[in-house]
Amino acid sequence: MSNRTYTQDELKAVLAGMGVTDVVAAERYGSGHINDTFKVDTSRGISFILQRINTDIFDPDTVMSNITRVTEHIRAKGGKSLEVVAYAKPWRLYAFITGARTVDLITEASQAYKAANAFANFQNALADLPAPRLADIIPNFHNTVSRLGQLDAALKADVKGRAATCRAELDFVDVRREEAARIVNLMAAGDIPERITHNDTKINNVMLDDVTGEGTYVIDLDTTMPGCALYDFGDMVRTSTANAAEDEKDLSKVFSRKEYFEQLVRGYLDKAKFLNEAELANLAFSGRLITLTIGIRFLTDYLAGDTYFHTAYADHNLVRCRTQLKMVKSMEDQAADYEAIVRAVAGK
Ligand code: ADP
Ligand code: GN1
Ligand code: MG
Repeated sequence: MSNRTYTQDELKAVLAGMGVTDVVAAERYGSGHINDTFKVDTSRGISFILQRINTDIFDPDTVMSNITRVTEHIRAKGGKSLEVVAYAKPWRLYAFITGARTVDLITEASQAYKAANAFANFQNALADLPAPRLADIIPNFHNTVSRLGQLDAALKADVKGRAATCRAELDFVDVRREEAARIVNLMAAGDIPERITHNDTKINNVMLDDVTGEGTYVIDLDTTMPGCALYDFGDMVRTSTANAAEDEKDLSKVFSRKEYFEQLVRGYLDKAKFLNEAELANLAFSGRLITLTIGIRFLTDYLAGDTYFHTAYADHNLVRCRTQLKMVKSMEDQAADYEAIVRAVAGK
């Protein structure tokens, strides 16, 4: 789906409804695939992030209820978290975080360490969130088996007649169906516990301090809900070890960087002391699995006619799918090294 455009008048009306009447500019911001995000500058000199929550995907009230509980809990412990300034369904206003920024691609292995530290701290901070259980924002969000079911349904319907253009990608997925169930099965067996997780730990969802490079704020909390710690780590591997953009067309540039993986493991394990044996044993695998899962989701959306992710051109989702599958292959080729890194860092 391409981004909907909003006029300045429309945005100003939304902001006025939230009590912000001194708007100087409201411009599209960031590169998220789901919500409509704007940076708002005011004549007071302070800025905000205005977002229209994607109502095709989320129930805004449920999302905001989880976010309120999560951010208040983190702040009560002295941590930093997003500050909701106003909410007028489906729009919300956040305080603009200054002195830090997000990047879509990291260029130094030390950034992987710092990002992983921040996401591990986030999981740590939420481990003792009081009952009740957070709402399941999107059920089975990272369940690779149900994602395969959605791919099969989209392929069967083939509403845009695109199936013939992605046979190689479909074949790549098909030969990996069996391993796709591994973590789902370990969770069902009780070997891997449910934890409160972020579920969208891509690198541009953590703000890196302009001066120190530390991961300061974990943002994009829409999918924070009960989940599996491994999926958070896996999505860090997908996005922090990637040598190229998620939509790079030149696949020779797309691979997973081993030294970044090592720093990611160090940054995560230095803080995530709660992991059990089964989680540790599947840490390296989780990178391959979540990358395959996101590849499956891009392919499904391509077949379904681009209804879920924001896209900028006709085969954008197919291009994204190809980078994901290339990343999976790269991680598979380095699997022995990646497993050895985890064992060495974990002291096994
Ligand atoms: P999406 O769900 O569409 O990915 P995000 O919440 O991640 O939306 O926001 C998109 C981008 O906007 C982020 O990657 C980040 O660069 C920027 N952003 C979001 N919230 C803030 C904030 N409170 N302060 C500064 N920048 C922000
Ligand atoms: C979406 O919102 P954003 O752009 O941070 C998606 C993630 C995918 C990611 C792929 C709610 O994340 O699950 O991993 O795109 N978010 C949702 O880049 O589906
Ligand atoms: Mg985001």
